[in-house]
Amino acid sequence: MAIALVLVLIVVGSVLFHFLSPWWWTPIASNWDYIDNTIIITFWITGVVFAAVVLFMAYCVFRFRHREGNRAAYEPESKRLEWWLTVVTAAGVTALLVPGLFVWNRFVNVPSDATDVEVVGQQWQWSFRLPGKDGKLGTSDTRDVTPENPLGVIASDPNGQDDVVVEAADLHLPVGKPVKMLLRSIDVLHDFYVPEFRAKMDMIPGSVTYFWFTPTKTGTFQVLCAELCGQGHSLMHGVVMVDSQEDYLAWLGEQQTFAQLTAPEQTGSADQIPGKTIASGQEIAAELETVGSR
Ligand SMILES: [Cu+2]
Repeated sequence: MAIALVLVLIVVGSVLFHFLSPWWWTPIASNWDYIDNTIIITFWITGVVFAAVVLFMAYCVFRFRHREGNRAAYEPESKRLEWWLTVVTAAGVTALLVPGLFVWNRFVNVPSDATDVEVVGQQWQWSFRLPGKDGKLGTSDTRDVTPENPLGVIASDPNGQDDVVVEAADLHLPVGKPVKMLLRSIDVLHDFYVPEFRAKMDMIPGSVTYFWFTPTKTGTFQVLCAELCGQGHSLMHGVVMVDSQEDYLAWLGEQQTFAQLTAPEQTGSADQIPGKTIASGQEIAAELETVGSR
């Protein structure tokens, strides 16, 4: 009797805790409400099954408790019961899996107008790289990493010269524009995670992983590393600021390009440089403003 009561209390307590708990997700700031919905469906299915199984157990403990003279009936097989259990379990597992497949389909299909943004994880800091006027990121190699070239951009690749390099500082993104985050690590496993964006992905040395999202709210969001990556893992914080288009361009105008970083004696805008080999962040921002993209 006491055990049946404890089982019922476990169910009531769990349900109350779920609905009354002050802990819930931080408000979403991206397009990935599909992920939230899928988790809510999972909560409902697993919650209902949990309550049903534990309450059934409580019922059995009470109903078939020991009484003098009672004997258990031996019934090793029940076709009807097995049929029902198979159907209900299959329906439950299907309902758990199908929403996830829809979300994954969206997750891996990046919109064609998404802008590439590279994130580089390193013990224990975040750096970023944005494509320059050409809209293309230059190739990179971890072996090319030096103090002047912290992200290992391959200097001979012309696509990389105008890339905007943001080393261990805040990343800014324009609100309402889809971005494809290209994830690279130059040492160990990391995982780029901004809770408000929901989407996240592991970063694996030697390969480029990715995910995409559209920031839907302006604001300042904290970046966490979601992969245990060494002693400083818990301190591996960064900041993503989602700006209006004007604020974003103003920030972009202050950034340095790869060419400027590696040729410090040639600072200034391309107009002052023979051959115009160096584009500044300012020029890239001006170009974007005229194109009206990103
Ligand atoms: Cu990390």
